[in-house]
Amino acid sequence: MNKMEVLETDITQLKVDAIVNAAKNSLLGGGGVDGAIHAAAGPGLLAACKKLNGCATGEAKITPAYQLPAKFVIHTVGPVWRGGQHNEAQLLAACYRHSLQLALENGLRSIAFAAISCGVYGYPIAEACQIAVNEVRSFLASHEAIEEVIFVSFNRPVTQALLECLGKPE
Ligand code: AR6
Repeated sequence: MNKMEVLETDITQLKVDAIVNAAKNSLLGGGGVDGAIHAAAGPGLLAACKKLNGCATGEAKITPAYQLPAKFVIHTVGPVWRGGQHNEAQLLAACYRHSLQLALENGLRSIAFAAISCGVYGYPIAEACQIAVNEVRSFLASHEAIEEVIFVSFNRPVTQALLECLGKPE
């Protein structure tokens, strides 16, 4: 059964067990998808994030989702693209792996990822999408409990790259 899909939509609208935010190390909010998630979730989310003491790049932390339709927000911090020789690929893969691990530990079954590092952090889109799909695919192969993983895109290039990685080019 194929548990992975691509949706071109605003991640804040999704009613899943967890949405995954592309956060920054402080976890204190920012622009892009992070700003959209905080705006839609309301001030409770920032208050919860303040208690987490930040998050290292490649790691993930979980909070409730407050006013969002999702139940939880998993905050992960992707690498800033610095040319590819600074462990970026390993760190980006770790974001997906650690987010899924957190979902599993919390008994969550459906999870929607933003395209981590694909905006302000400048990761080349085709490479980032390949890492995302590879990491999720290999995690799902060994963890039955996760039932649905949605890759959320907010623009055509990311949608097309994800569909190609999943073997469903438009
Ligand atoms: N729903 C889904 N995807 C979105 C949405 C949305 N509402 N808004 C933007 N995207 P970015 P990064 C897409 O820059 O590169 C923040 O300021 C967007 O089109 O949000 O990991 C943080 O605080 C892009 O494809 O995250 C950090 O400082 C993807 O989300 C920094 O940006 C990620 O873009 C993190 O940079």
